[in-house]
This record gives sequence, C-alpha cells and structure tokens, in this order.
Amino acid sequence: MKRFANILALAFIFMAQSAAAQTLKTVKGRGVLNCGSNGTLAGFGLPDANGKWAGLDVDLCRAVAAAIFNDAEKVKFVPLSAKDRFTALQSGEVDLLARDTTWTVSRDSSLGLNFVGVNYYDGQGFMVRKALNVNSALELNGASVCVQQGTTSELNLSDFFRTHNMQLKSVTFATANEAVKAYDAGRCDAYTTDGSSLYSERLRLANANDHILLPEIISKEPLGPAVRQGDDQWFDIVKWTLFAMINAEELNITSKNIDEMKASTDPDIKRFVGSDGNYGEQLGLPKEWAVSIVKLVGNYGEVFERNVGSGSPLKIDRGLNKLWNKGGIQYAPPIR
Ligand SMILES: N[C@@H](CCC(=O)N[C@@H](CS)C(=O)NCC(=O)O)C(=O)O
Repeated sequence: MKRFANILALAFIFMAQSAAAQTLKTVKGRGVLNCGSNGTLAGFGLPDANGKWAGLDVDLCRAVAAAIFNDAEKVKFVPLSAKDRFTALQSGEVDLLARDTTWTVSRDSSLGLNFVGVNYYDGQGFMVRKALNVNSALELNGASVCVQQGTTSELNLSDFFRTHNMQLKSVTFATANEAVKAYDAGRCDAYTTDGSSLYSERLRLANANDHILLPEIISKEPLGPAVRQGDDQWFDIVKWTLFAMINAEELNITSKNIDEMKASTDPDIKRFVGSDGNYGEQLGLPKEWAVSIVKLVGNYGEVFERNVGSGSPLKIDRGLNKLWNKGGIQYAPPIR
C-alpha cells in the first residue's frame, strides 16, 4: 500500500513537471532563445554599429543558448525599457529577462516571475559635475536629481533624502537616454542610478572628465536574470548556467583551456565537463552543457572583465563581484 502511494506520488510529480516544463521545449522547437535585455546600456546590453550585441547580461543569454544548442548565437535579443521589462516576460514575449534588474521581494512575489541568482552585485550611487564642488551625497540638500521611471532608483532616492532630512527635487524620465541627456544639459544637479550604470552612462556625456561619482552607495542592487514562475526545469537551467560560469572560474576553467580540461582527472572538473555523472541530462540538457558555456562564452571572470572590467571601457573593479574565496561574494553551489 505504502509502495503504491509512493509510486503514485512520483507519477504526480512527474506529470506536474512535464506539464510545467514547456519553456525548454518551446525554445528548442523555435531553435532560438528570446532574451529580454537592455538595449542602451554599455557593459550590460547594447548592440554595436553592426548589430552585434554585447554585455554581461547579453553573455548570460548567450550562455543559456550555448548550454541548450551548443551554439551561443541562437539568441534573439529583445531590447526592453525599465517599465516594459516585466510584462515582456509575463506575456511570453521573452523566455528570460537579463536586464540589470534588481531582485526585490515585491518583484519576486507579485509579478509571476522568479529571480535565478545574482550576476552583478551593485548599489545605487550619484554623479555630479565637478564644478558643483560637492564631495558627498550628504551635501545634496535642495538638489535636483535626474532619475529614470520604473526603476528601484526612484524609491531609494526619495528614501535617502527623507532619511537625511534633505529637500529633493527629483526629475523623472521614461528612458535612460532622456535622463542622461537632461543631466548633461544641466537640468539637474545630479544623476542617480545603479553604480555600474553610472560608469557606463558617464562615457556618454559630452565631457566625461567634468563629472565625478560620489562615494556613497545608498542601496543594495543585486542584479540578476529572471524567468516566469511555474516552470522549474527552465528555472534550474538558467540558474545552473549562471552557477556553471561562476564554478568554472573557481575551478580555473577558461574558454582557452577548456579542451585540455576535458582530460583532467580532478573529480570536480570531471563532473563539470561531463566525463563523470549525468548532470546535464538531469537538467534536460546535453552532457557537455557546461563545456559549451565556457567554450563559447567564457567563465564568469572572463565575461566580467570583457564587458565591464579591465578589458572594457568601463574599467569597473571586481569589488563585491570577486569570487567568495578571493574577497568577494560571488559563490555558486557545486556541480555534483
Ligand atoms: N537595477 C534597477 C535599475 C535598472 C535600470 O533600468 N537602470 C537604468 C539605468 S541607466 C537603465 O538601465 N536604463 C536603460 C534604458 O532605459 O534604456 C532596477 O532593476 O530597477
């Protein structure tokens, strides 16, 4: 009787899983992953003059395509504004949202989506003109601040001013383009957004050197990819794609040495490359899913440096985004 109940329970779990596990099937059938991305943010998501997309989030999308298709180019990028990004995921227009999006409880619980992890630990900051002679955000009493609608930046901004009993004139814009242009034209004393975006947007100003970033970081902005709720297999695939990139860095597996690594006798590396165990199959992916990710896109460190770090115009320090065993907080559960 107990055995029968167990079999029945397993059958139900299996049925529930196969009913929900539609996204991978849809993506495979379509032959391409639809990825919601930022279309105007250098370092995170931006097409170049030839239409070739680049960025940390863009590479996360490519890594998911690599894991599924062993082809990192099977991605259609859909540029999304801050305001429209969640509807695009909810409606099924995109399979995955990777657009410098902060993981918060309200977004996680009320929008029908799930955040899979954090691909960039960020925090909100301020940029001002050097000529304003301000060295701290605490000197911004009475200042006008340009900010983008539909972002976490709006609430953090008003919280910060209220907490410090400072007067705020916030000037809001629907897009980053408008907000940055208005700031550059002198319509606001300061511009506020995620710290990483400040590095990126500063490069778009008429004279980048006339502006400084103030030292205060006023919020936690864990940026990460999100998927629709209700498809655990798809949730796992995107989650473990990110974890594979982080684990690869920890195991010193790079896009350059991945072929040699396939012959490694190290047990962790054997599990990673698929010569031991069947972790890819368990996820619904090919055996060499993690090899494809690293070979075609790179490990987390390579992707970080290329897009936002030392190998990019942004030159952002790894900071919190260093691995946990190198002084940062990037940490992935093991592949085993
Ligand atoms: N991480 C914050 C902010 C995200 C955000 O939209 N940031 C602006 C800062 S520049 C942006 O990317 N705008 C680009 C655009 O709208 O084209 C959030 O999730 O709300």
